[in-house]
Amino acid sequence: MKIRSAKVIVTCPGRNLVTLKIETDQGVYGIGDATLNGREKSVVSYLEDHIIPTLIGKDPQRIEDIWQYLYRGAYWRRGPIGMTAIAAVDVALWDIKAKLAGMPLYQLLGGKSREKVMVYSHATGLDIESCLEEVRKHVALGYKAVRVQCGIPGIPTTYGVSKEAGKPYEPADSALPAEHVWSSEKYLNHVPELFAAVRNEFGEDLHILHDVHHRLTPIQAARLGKEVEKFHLFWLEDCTPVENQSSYELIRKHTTTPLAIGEVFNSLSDCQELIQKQLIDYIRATITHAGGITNVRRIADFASIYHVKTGFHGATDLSPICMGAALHFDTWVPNFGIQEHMPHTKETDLVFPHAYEFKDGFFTPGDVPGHGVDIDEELAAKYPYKPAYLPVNRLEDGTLWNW
Ligand code: CS2
Ligand code: MG
Repeated sequence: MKIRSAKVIVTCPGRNLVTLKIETDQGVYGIGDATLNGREKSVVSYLEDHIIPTLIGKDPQRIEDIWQYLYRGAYWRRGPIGMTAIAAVDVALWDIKAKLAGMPLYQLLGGKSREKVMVYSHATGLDIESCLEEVRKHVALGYKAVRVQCGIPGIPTTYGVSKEAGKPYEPADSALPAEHVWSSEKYLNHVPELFAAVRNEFGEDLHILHDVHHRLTPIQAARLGKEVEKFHLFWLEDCTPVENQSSYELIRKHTTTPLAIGEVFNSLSDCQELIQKQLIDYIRATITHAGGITNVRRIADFASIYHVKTGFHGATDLSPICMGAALHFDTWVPNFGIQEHMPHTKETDLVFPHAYEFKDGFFTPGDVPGHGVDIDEELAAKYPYKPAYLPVNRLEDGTLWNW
């Protein structure tokens, strides 16, 4: 069996999504997500110029060997662009293998470890009251876990919060990066009130999550974690940037609030120290940005030794293919924690017909052979690429800030 052809499909049925389609000489094909928000075209080039020519003629069943060939053979290891491209190949090949086996992907991985996958949704509001209104809507839809984010008095817009009340929040929505103002002090003084209000209205049963988007220093993160312990967050996410992994030792010393990190990671090396020293509770590295199922499986297995659970990134800048593959993985992985879910636009769901289903706060991946997500290429062609970037943050004095 041989790979006959491979192509990249870029579509924007809501946001830019990049898909790799690999076709075999026996008619079976597989698809993988290659979307890297704001750097989509770099991955397109990496695939078209450097990977696809090397794939033609290879046996698509040799997933591990192809992974090693692309990872080690490139000489330049790791990094988001290369690892996203490798992930797209890897997921497409797992899709092919599962289709050949006539099995849903979770069966190939080792079968079900659970019946259904708990997800968390996003509730955002310009202030606490409008965020509570959004939490009510999500609870009514059956979600058992909700990430809460709200605007901060004195800071007009902040990343992670939708611009208009009732509108879904989109991580990248301007043709050039928007500039946001950030004040850690104002945020630290305000955000505990949000958690208090959510606990007060919804009691202890609702899982509350929160994303800091890398905007605090370690000592500020330690303060926040300590102050909000009584609200029993499911997790506090990305409280600092983490190029220096041992900075989490300081945060950990001060708080029992569970910590999650990893949506920007693409390899085990990016989180090895965090995991090994038990400085985090959840690892958020996801299939599309961390080298595919083959690599994320290595990260999850390593994490399981240190009591770290998975909590994969699942924002709308990951395509339904990523969601489908993640749900199969989540169904299997023994140390599953939770899965992020942001609903895609209706147009996106039509471009990517899928077998996964939501019911009462949980997803199931479906039982069709493969990862259960397809692409309607004709429809995809109706939504051409549109530049869209994440915002940058500046402190009130104009300093460009971390995140
Ligand atoms: C966020 C994302 O889902 C999350 O937790 O941090 O919105 C993230 O900022 C984007 O996916 C980045 O592209
Ligand atoms: Mg995040």
